[in-house]
Amino acid sequence: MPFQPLTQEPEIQRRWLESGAFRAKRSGELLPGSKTFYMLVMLPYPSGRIHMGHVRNYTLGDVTARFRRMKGYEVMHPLGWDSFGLPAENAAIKHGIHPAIWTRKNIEEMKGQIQKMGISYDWDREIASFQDDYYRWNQWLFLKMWEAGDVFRAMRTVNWCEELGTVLANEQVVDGKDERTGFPVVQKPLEQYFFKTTKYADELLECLDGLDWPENVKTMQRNWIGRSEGARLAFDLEGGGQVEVFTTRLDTLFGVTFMALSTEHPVIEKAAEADAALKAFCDQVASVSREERLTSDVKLGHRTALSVIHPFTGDKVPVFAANYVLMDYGTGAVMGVPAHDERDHEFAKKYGLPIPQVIEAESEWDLGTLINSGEFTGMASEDAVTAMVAKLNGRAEKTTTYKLKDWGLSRQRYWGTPIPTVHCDHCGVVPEKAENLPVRLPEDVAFTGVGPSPLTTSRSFLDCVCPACGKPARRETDTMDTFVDSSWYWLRYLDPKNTELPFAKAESDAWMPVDLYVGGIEHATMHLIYARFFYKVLRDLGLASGPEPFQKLICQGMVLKDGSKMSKSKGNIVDPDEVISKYGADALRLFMIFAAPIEKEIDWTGFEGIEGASRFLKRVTRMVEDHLAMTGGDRLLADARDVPPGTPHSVSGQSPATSSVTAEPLPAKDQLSAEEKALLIKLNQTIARLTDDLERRYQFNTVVSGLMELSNALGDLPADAPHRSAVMQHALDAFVRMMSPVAPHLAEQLWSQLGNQLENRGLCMQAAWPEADPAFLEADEVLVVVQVNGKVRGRITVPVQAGEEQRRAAALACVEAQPHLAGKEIVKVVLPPGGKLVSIVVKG
Ligand code: ANZ
Ligand code: ZN
Repeated sequence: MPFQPLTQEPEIQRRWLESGAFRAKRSGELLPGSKTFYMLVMLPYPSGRIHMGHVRNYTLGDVTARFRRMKGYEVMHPLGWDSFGLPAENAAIKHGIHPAIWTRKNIEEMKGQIQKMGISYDWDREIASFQDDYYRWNQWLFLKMWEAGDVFRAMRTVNWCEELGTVLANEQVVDGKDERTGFPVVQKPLEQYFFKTTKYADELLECLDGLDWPENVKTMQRNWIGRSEGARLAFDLEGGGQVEVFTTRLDTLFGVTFMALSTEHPVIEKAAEADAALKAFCDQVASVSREERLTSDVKLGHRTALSVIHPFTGDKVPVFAANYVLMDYGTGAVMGVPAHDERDHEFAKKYGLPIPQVIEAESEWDLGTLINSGEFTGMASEDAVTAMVAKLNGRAEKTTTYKLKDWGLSRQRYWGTPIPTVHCDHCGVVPEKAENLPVRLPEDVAFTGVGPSPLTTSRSFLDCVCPACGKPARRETDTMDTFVDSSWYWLRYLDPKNTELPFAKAESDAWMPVDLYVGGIEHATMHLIYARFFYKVLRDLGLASGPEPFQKLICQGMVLKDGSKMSKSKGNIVDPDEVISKYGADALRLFMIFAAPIEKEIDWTGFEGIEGASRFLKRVTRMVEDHLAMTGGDRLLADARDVPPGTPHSVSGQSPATSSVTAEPLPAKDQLSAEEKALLIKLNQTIARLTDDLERRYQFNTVVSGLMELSNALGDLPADAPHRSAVMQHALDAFVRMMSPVAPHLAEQLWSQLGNQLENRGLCMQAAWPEADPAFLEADEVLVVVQVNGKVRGRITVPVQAGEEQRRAAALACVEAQPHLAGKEIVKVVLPPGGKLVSIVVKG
């Protein structure tokens, strides 16, 4: 019966679901010593429909989950919905429906699409962050962190978008505008809640070394954390007071010709009160976002009336306000050394400041030797730093500075987790009591799209009682950054129905750390830093064990069309549903796995790739059917739908080596023909290779090419091979199992067709992954062609290790070649490299 993906795939999916084959065990059900594998994919945002990026990500995860199950692992493979955030709120404004309705509808639609892909998720563990049985635990964790001192409130300048009425992350601001809407963004001070991410800066950096992550992601995280070893040094201001700088090159102190301060530096703010031109300059700089200032090449400065005194020379050094100095890094003040710092150099040239050289370096790698530096001249840079710190006698000290910022989690929006605090006139800001959680989002709100968050107008939400004094109070209206939702979701999967705790430690101890996390490279910093931070906090709260949540990370490349990212705005989307409804899920899965190595981009060049995948699946089907027809197995064929779900391999007790189903047993090795032996060697080599690809190398595309090569070898077995039926049955049985992670529907179908003689054979997805037979891993003999005067006259087999002499002798003794050698003079015997040919030249 030909495989009809459109009718049979849903049928097979139903069988999987009914058999509970996707279900992950709870900690108490795990047998002692059982191997676990936690396969995690980045949870989707329910934007409407799934896209090819999801398909790629989730197929990669599914291949691994299915492979590990077949390898005998207990597998955790869940999915949920990252369902708070701006798009739902914007859609609510646009269509006049509540964000919850929009979100629910999208989840339903996308879940249906994902199920059509045949992804083996344990849906009993599904979570959605917009539901109060999830977000109440965000609130609970917030309170725990508040107690532990990991949350604080502070005034910070934020990117403020008046139209959206919200604070934006630096990444959302491009050219002083909101990246999505183009609304203007200004800088504004606001009281915010912060998580103390900087508390873990060192650990976040150090633990990177032990992670099996892509090097580029680790580098991005190292840069994001941005640890700098340097020194702080206080300069005296002329006329009183001090300015402290942070420098990584204290050794260049004699090269200082100016001082550059952030426009937000208190010394500048004070000076600007009496200096209108300076004030105007500061306002101009403040209108540009931090992100833009960082990337801008234009150095702008304004000379103030102030000077500082050089601590060694006593020279007066002019003080500038400058756009390239950031208030939130180091001390917000820089000692300008134009000869040895690029930015300072540019600045000094522009403002006509001297550029004296104070370091001489022999090469790029040489830190340098001091020149023109008074008593320090001639010292090596490193020694000079130590000597200067000593000489500066308390005015300077070595310190470490980080780029990593504390995580501002306040958002002035509706569609997020309400921050569980209240404002009391008597007690100040007070945390809500844990027993009053969840603080639910109110329903009596309108979405107008203008003005402040709807939370600030909901009386039912605002009015509350102070948890400390019991007097009437006002509820906090900030909601949490949605990155909070995704910073611990993988732990809730482990215990999604727990009503006492976010998750039980027994569950996290049983499954953590995640063995493989697959997702997009765009999450290399924020999400993956916040997630690591949260895990460390949870560990310190005693809720989880171990230092790191994700042992191995793979970032899959994007799916492009015509060289650019598929996106709604570009109108170049290929809808996965369209592909599935034409070719079936297996063809799409196979294409996604085969098209490129996992970390590379896939260029969608039309349907050719899918057609190719579909042809391959058809060829495999035909091969199995031809085999069954030749062995008479086809007459016994039962409809796949009638095969009972059966028992999993762990219960049936079949060992991988004996689980193949053959009518006749596989003959002993020395009974097999050379071609049969060659096929079995190819089979076992493929098993070994694919196992290594999936288990150790995480190379997926080569799994498909391996299957393709093996299918060619299967096709090459002569029809009259003496033990054809047994050998084919054995090889196809293993082939189908190896195909199962990638093309699970067809594999399931062919598996029941091949095994219809057996009762209770069970599902292919629960069968054991084949194991390579060492006896067939290496060819012990090679087939050598014997030519006489350039014509093929016979074939011989010789031991692999046979030397030239032995090959020559065997060729000359070749029975089929004898008629062409008899009575002739052997002129020479040539053995070309490769050892597959012996060429005999005769005369007479
Ligand atoms: C003098 C100097 C001489 C510097 C030299 C560098 C080279 P990283 O490595 O990124 O930590 N700096 C300090 N605070 C700053 C701020 N708030 N905004 C902009 N720049 C700031 O860079 C540290 C260096 O960046 C510091 O060392 C300081 O310039 C500058 F040949 O001091 B340096
Ligand atoms: Zn109170």
